[in-house]
Amino acid sequence: AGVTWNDIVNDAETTQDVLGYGIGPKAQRYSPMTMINKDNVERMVPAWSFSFGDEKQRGQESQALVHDGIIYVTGSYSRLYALDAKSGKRLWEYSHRLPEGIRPCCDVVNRGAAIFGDKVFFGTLDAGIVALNKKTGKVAWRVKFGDHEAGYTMTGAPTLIKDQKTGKVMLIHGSSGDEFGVVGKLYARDPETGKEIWMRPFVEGHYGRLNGEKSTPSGDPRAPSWPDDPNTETGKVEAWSQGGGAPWQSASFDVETNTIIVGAGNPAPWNTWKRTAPGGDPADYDNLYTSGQVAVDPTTGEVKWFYQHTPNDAWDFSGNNELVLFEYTKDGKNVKATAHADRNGYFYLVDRTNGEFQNAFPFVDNITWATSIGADGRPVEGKGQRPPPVPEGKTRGESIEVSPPFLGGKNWNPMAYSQDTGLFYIPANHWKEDYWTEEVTYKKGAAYLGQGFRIKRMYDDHVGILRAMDPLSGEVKWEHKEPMPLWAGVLATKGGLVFTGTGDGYFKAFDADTGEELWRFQTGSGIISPPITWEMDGEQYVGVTSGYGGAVPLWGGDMAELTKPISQGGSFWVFKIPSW
Ligand code: PQQ
Repeated sequence: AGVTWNDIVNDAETTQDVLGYGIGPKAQRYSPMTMINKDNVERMVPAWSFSFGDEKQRGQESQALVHDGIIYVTGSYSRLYALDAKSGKRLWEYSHRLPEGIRPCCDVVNRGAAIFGDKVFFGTLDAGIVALNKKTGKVAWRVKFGDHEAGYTMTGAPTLIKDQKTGKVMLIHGSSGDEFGVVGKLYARDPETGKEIWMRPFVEGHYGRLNGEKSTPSGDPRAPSWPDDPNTETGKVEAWSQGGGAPWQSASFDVETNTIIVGAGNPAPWNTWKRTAPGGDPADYDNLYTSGQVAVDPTTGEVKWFYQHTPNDAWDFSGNNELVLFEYTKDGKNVKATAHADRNGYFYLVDRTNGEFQNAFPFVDNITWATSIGADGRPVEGKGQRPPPVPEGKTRGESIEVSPPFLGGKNWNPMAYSQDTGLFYIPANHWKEDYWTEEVTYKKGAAYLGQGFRIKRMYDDHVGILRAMDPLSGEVKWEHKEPMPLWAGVLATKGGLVFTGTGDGYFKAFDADTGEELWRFQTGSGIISPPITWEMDGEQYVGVTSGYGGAVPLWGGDMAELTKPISQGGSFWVFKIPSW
């Protein structure tokens, strides 16, 4: 049978399938299943595992989907596998032919597919989207949305939404490429044909498209949040033309208010002084719509509201991390919120009906770039934490120490929200960096950073830290330390369990109330993907992709050294409680 919008919107409640990244449009990563629980999880064993095969390994970040007894899991280098969920047998495989000159910043990863009707969809590293027949793996359509040689690429999972006004189901996706100076864009497509419905750029003053025609500018067409430069053709500084803001992770969707909510990437280049008028104050140039969360109207592709976590982001914090939609009551007030654990180290609550800041707490220790988030939602910056400009006649600026480093208090790997405990389970890291400015000029296809860095250890005994946090008080209820950086997503279940994976290859289950480790299994390579669970023939299954890579081994400095001994891999593991 085909997948309907009804199936997708109910994904979090239905146990037989997993139909989208985030497990439901609210992205809570919570399952109501209880068959595997605190009392029996210690008996869990592998049911099967599947190797992606060939010489292509590196980072495996895919969250798998399950529909009609078939698992759809993506692999590194733009591959997708359809597997029999019972036996692990390969039904078909699609391996995208990648051109020379692709430029993913942070490994050849893919975070997963989307499914609707008779098709599965996923993004490719050459800045394309492919739709495949879900039964046969035959290509239904293929579109290319960006110039891969300029740095456009796609690593995130696309998502489906239904415009509550027109009744149209749309495929929503972004792009990556901020490190090469692209203008980040969000797209809506007809899932049947791949045809673009609208496109929205996330740099203020750039124009969107609607039904093939130029539509409106994002914000003010004069883009006052970016400096002017009378000596350029655009009248703006070079950075404005290459401004970043790429929504490279997946959008959430609020059905009630008919709103797409997605994180926007860092401004390009990283060097704050290239995005500030000469002699000016960065506080006067927020560089909209970067490093924040954006609400987009599905009918028109217009920006409804924007909340910026890191104005004029000097630290590559980006704003991309997942937006979890949940509701809470405080002081008698019901708030429909987004919850967001930013790379900048703060956990944010924002009113998702209007983008108004509610509260923010640190979720990692020793944040230096800011001392707090003010009542107005703007950070109070730490003194001397913006790396100073390159002095005249020098090639780099003075080095400063910053925490968190650019890889973040938490990166893309998504947290989970348990409806039972009311806690968020945040896969975080404790580390810091040396950080300095460098000169930079835009050149197509070359790194566009203007910063140098070295990531370093913060504590002797751990880097990764899984924290269970109360979203209203900011209190950490429990924490669990790991020797390696945590780069896997988290899953919470009504069985009172929290699942996640570790860099040194363990898939683990924790008691959601106490943090006690109840079960572990060694998968043979590091885990950097979000787990899933589903029900089949009256039994509960848990699945996770294994295969080490991603940004840490490439950019992690001292932490890259730490992860060197980890074997590469590429496989999908499935677990259950044995019937004996
Ligand atoms: N990807 C990872 C990863 O998969 O481990 C980590 C990061 C990315 C980052 O820390 C990034 O800053 C980042 N930035 C962009 C971007 O701004 O375009 C893209 C990506 C990506 O597509 O993987 C990452």
